[in-house]
Amino acid sequence: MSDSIDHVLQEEHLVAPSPEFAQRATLHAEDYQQMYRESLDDPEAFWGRVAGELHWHTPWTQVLDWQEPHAQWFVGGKTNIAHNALDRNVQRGLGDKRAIIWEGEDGEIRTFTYSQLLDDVQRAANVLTSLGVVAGDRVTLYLPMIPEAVIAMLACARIGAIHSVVFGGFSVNALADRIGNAESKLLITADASYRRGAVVPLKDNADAAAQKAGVLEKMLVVRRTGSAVQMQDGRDVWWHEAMQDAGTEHEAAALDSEHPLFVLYTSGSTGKPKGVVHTTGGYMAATYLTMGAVFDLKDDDLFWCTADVGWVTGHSYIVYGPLLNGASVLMYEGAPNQPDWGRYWDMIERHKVSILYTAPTAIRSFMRAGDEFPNRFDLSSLRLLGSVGEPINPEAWRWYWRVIGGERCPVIDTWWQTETGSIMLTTLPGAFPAKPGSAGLPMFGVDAAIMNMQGEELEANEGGYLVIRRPWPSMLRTVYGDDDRYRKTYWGEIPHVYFAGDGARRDADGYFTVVGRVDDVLNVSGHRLGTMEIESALVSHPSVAEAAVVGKPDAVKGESVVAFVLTQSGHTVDPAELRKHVTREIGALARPDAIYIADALPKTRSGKIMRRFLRQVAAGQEISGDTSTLEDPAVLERLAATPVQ
Ligand code: 6R9
Repeated sequence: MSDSIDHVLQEEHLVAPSPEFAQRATLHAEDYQQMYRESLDDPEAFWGRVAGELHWHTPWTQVLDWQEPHAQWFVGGKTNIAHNALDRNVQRGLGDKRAIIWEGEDGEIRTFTYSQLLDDVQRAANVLTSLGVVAGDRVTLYLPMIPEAVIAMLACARIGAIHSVVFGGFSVNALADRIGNAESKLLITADASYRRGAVVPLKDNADAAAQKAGVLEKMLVVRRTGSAVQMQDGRDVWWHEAMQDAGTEHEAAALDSEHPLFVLYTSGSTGKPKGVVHTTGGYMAATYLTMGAVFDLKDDDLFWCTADVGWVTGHSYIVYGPLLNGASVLMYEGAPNQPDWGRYWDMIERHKVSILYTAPTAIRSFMRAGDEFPNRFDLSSLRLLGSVGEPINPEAWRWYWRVIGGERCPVIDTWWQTETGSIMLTTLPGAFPAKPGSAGLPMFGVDAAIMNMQGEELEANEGGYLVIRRPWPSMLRTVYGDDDRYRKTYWGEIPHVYFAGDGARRDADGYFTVVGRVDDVLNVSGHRLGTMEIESALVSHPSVAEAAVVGKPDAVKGESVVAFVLTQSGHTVDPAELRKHVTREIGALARPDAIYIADALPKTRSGKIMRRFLRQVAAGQEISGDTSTLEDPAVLERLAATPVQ
């Protein structure tokens, strides 16, 4: 009974694409059904055809070799993703097409055609080689959102160096950990970056991280702000000087399909962030396919993904997916509210952006800032809107659709992860009506299901765990340096399936609604943070004896960080100092919004912290659930009476 009511409620909320959009769309419902079926019935044929549209130096002999939990795609094939993103497009006549239109926060604009981008990437590849970087070496990037970030990524890919991009908002310690874990030889950074008008000293951070990590041999420094920096003799090289001296001829290396393309660190429920490893051929095929199909990409589109290249969304849908398709992308350096909340809409009008891909947290900030900002601008160039990073609440969905899309542009909600490499669940915009709040159907080749922990598939509308039942081309291959962690985290929780770490349900039409993480991972403004990670940052402060971190629902950020800390005896804890400490240890994105200085934490008799109760305290809710397993249930009342700082 309740299921069918639920179903009816969802039906009422269907939003069909406009007839104009549907008519021009490349893929319709029948195409999806036929392609989806083939992708599961005959993955070899399906993926062979997709990958076959790209250039391979040597053809593969086998599409998939699956030895659970290890997959190899396009076995024996040799290719180069940078060659496919650049040379191939120049060769097919797109040399003069704009690849990147970049806008700085200060309004500066730089444009790169495919030929120009190829030139720069070839030069940069020669620079890397001259610095002693060879295939298989790790190169860490710690850069602002400037074209050099894309050039550096593609230059690494061109020679087979494995890039590890670290978000520019991470602290010295977080950067040092990532450089150390990857044992990077080279760090590419900039003098500084602009953020909300302020200058962030990247090079100073890089110097401190280099010293901590101890493994770097060289540092390449891009000049962005002109800030004074210390260049270390024998180690540091200016990017612009090296680029000037470098030749523009460079042959892309023929790399094994399973050659690692990049490592990208992401938070998990335990321990330090893990280095998610993606390889070449499969990642290339899946980002190429999803970019074209999900965004219904046309030759004249201008695509704007507002993510930072430091996150997977930037990797797959600023760099690889769009460029593999020969698309034009807009790239923006700065904050969405610089100089005010009209910045995005102004840019869309001026550049005539046709597809916008952004995050629910940004949409909610825009909603809060008010309709007057978007209403001031002509947004008629837009034809499609996308969302990624966290569940989008129906209210934000509708605002995005109505105010930004003028009820004309489909809104697609795309679920995927650093680990999945490319979009896994979404509603193809010209094929199906959207259900606000629900990501939708599985992408080609994605065998998604809802299960319980025993691996039993659940009924429609039953809440459970989101799993993927078979390998897909852009799936992570391992955790850098820790294959055991890979096996346990992803293929060891629920027998024989990939466990995403998300709770979800599927309705009778097959639409998936992803509710959020079921592990100790927070999603703050679309950024993944492990509660353990923040707890270890807190307890590394001399005044903190113990800490527990939980998320609290937040109208704009999705979740905010709430910390419960116990003071080391004989010390006092200053909340402002603790916030600074977490910023130093991880970065401002992990800074607690609320701090409770407590005298005890709710623990079971065996000493396990019951975070469930802490979440209730943080949210200001009545305590509900069985408190009898607690060592001292009175702790909860005292906590609820503790002032929030
Ligand atoms: C691409 C990206 C992954 C986690 C994921 C889930 C959440 C992402 C979502 C979504 C609901 C969506 N998530 N997209 N939840 N609906 N459309 O964000 O990668 O940073 O690794 O985060 O984000 O919880 O597990 P990543």
